[in-house]
Parts: sequence; C-alpha cells; structure tokens
Amino acid sequence: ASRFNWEDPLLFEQQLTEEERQISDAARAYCQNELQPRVLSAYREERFDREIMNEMGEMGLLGATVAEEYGGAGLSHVAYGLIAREVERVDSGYRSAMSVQSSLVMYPIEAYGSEEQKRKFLPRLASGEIVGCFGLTEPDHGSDPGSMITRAKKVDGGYLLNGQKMWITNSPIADIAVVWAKSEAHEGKIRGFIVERGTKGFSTPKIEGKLSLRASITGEIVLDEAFVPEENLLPNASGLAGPFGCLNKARFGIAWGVLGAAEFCWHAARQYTLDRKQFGRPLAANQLIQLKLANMQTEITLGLQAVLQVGRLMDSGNWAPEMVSLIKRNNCGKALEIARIARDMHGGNGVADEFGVMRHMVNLESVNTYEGTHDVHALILGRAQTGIQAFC
Ligand code: TGC
Ligand code: FAD
Repeated sequence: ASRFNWEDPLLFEQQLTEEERQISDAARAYCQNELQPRVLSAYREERFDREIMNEMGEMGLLGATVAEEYGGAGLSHVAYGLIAREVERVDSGYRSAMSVQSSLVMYPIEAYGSEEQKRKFLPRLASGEIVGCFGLTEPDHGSDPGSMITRAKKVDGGYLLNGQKMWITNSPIADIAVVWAKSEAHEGKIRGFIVERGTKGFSTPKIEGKLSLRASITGEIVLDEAFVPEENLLPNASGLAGPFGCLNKARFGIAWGVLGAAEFCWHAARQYTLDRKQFGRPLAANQLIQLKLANMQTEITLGLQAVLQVGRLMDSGNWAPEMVSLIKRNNCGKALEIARIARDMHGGNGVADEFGVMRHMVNLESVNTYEGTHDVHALILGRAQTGIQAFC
C-alpha cells in the first residue's frame, strides 16, 4: 500500500501525541456538528450567536493554555493551535471570538494580573459566562500602537480613562475590556486596565457593514472619563511589551487557524473539480487544475510543519517573537491566496455563499490585516535580519 496520503502528505497527524489527536478530534466534532450548520445564516445576517461562547467554554476551548486552577484547560500551545485550526475550518470569525477570549483577555489576566483578578475573572471567562475584548487599536493608530492617544489619569482610588479604540472584536457584547492606555501616574507608560461593563463613560458601539468576518461582532470602545478602580489595573505589565506579549499568543493561534480555512478551501476545490465536468471530462482532469491543487497541498503541508515546530518551541520555552511573525505572515498570505484560487475554481458557484469558499476568502482579508498586517510582519523580519528599523 502507498504510504502517501494526499490529505496529510508529510504525516502531520503522526507527529502529534495521543492527547493532541484527541483534542483535535473533539474540537473538530464540535465545530463540524455545531458551528458549521449555523455559519451560513450568521454570515448572511451579520450575526454572532452569543451562546457559542458558552458552548466553547463547556468544551474547554476557551483559555486552552490557561492553568486549570483558574478554569483553563492547562494544555500545550500545540493543542491550542489544533483547536484554532478546527474552529477556523468553519469560519475565521468564530476563531476570532475564541482567540480574543483566550489569548487577548485570559492570557494577559493570567500573565500580568493579580491573584484577585485571576480568581475573579478567569473561571467565568473560561466557561463563557462572561466575554472579554482587547482594546489596543485606535482610529488613528493601528500598525503603530505606540502612538496611542488613550490616557489614564490618576484619581482617588483609581484612574479616569479617556480615548477611543477602534475595530475591537467582541466589544459590543463584552462584559469586560482589557484596555491599553498611557498612564500619567506611570511616567506615560502603556498600562493595561480591566474595564467592566456598566462603568459610567464606557460604551461599545457596533461597527456595521463589514464585508468580512460577518459572523464575528466588532465595535469601538469609547472611554469618556471612565473610572477604573486601582484593583483593575494589571500590575505586572508596563510598556508595549504588555500588549505585544498577548499578541504573540494570538498571532500564533492565527497562524494555525488560517490553515484550517485553507484546508476547507483546498478540499472544496478538489471535490468540486472532481465532480464538475466541462468539455466532457472532470475539471480535475486538466493540468492547470491539478497544478493549483498541488500548490494548495504543498503550501498547507509546509505551513502545518512550521506551526507545529513553533508550537513545540513555545512549549519548551525556546521561541522568539520573530518566529511568530514568520508563520503569521506566511500562513495568512498563503491561505488568502488559496481561498482566492479555490473561489476561482468554483466558477460562478464560487460567489454563492453556500459554497463557503468566498466567505473564507473575504474573512482572510481581515485576518491578513489584523494582529499586524502582512507587510508589518515583513518589516519585523526585515529588522531582525538587517538590524535596521524600516517602519519609523
Ligand atoms: P518596538 O520598539 O519594536 O517595541 C516596543 C517594546 O515592545 C517590545 N516588543 C515585544 N515584546 C514581546 N513580544 C513582541 N512581539 C514584541 N515586539 C516588541 C519591545 O521589546 C519593546 O520593549 P521595551 O521594554 O524595550 O519598551 O515597538 P514599535 O513601536 O517600533 O513597534 C513597531 C511594530 C510594527 C513592530 C509594532 O508596533 C506592531 O507589531 N504593530 C502591529 C500592531 C498590531 O499587531 N496590532 C494588533 C491589534 S489587536 C488585534 O488585531 C486583534 S484581532 C483579534 C481577532 O479578532 O482574532
Ligand atoms: P494602518 O496601520 O493604517 O495600515 C494601512 C496599510 O499601510 C497596511 O497595508 C499596512 O501594512 C501599511 N503600513 C502601515 N505602516 C507601514 C509602514 N511603516 N511601512 C509600510 N507599510 C505600512 N485591534 C484591536 O486592538 N483589538 C481587536 O480585537 C481587533 N480586532 C479587529 C477585527 C477586525 C475585523 C479588523 C479588521 C481589525 C481588528 N483590529 C483589532 C485592528 C487591527 O489590528 C488593525 O486594523 C491593524 O493592526 C492595522 O491597523 P490599521 O487598520 O490602522 O491600518
């Protein structure tokens, strides 16, 4: 029998532990049985079903790497990546909701928070009882968050926050927001604040009309003299390294996730071109079609080897942020290209939402932009190999 498996050419599955395979299978079953049937109408209606967070919580998919004593699953980075891949096989928007909760809200509270903050927020975030969001980007400061305007002013018992955050995943439904602001009391350094829903002067208007990630909810965060008590300041993060520490984790998950979206598109293109006949034979009988399928197979296979290697390095503590830039950038770019080609291979049907490929394609436009654009990650890698900073 041939050792070659077209779906898994370099035997990725064999490189996983038994536990990792079980986690991946359980995540896949939930995503295919519970998320896949909802996504078409959610996308059409630009709707995020809030109960998905509770379901993911029940499945242990929120805060996969967070310690069990705080309600997390205490899993490896590889396991977190495998979960992201399964969620994003259905939709990048659902993976966004999961990533933000896990990497951008639970992670900073676990890594930078006080013991009280961890006990107060993490178990409820892990179960999906409460939802969080992460406010770094501002209307005028996206790629360059270090120039943010949002300020924290020291007052009796806490801080008054003023400013605006833009393009914030989950913000309209969030119960808490991890907001990054320059704090006057800390020499103007960037600090993280947990802002709770119900705070006077804190509002989260929804951004309407997205043509991408329509099954994910996105909004602003408006802070108008919003009072945050001293106990909601994250004590152990100061400077841009605070938010970037969270972004490393989220970008890592994205690098895995987009491969799930790409695999969906590849498999769909393969099946479609096997089934559809033109000129009296299957489309898949044409050299041009087979070349495209071979390219998809190759890029996804190499991408999986890369994320697995970075995951193992993260789990053993031997990683660097530039490795994450490399896989985030390349996998997003390749996944987007694969989705565009898969859309093309579906012909007219490719523009119908029922086929899923164009939904993935337009979703991946956002994923290629958020968490550091494709080009910003090139500049991070360019700096690391030349020693010259090109972006300012
Ligand atoms: P730079 O001088 O490079 O660094 C400033 C300080 O930060 C530290 N640092 C890092 N620490 C840990 N991990 C990293 N990856 C780090 N990168 C930088 C650095 O050591 C330094 O620390 P210190 O102590 O010396 O002050 O800062 P810069 O302002 O020159 O940075 C430029 C650049 C382009 C690298 C950076 O600003 C960047 O990455 N921009 C992209 C912004 C971004 O990714 N935004 C994401 C917003 S969140 C989001 O999109 C969520 S979408 C979620 C979803 O729905 O899934
Ligand atoms: P800009 O920084 O204005 O970039 C515009 C273009 O210029 C890009 O092509 C970029 O690569 C290029 N560019 C920028 N600087 C340079 C340079 N120096 N040299 C060459 N080219 C350059 N942010 C959050 O904080 N939290 C969230 O939860 C969140 N969720 C998001 C959800 C969605 C759906 C989207 C679309 C965005 C989200 N973001 C979030 C914001 C996201 O991180 C930013 O959009 C991203 O960092 C880019 O910033 P920008 O949009 O201001 O683009």
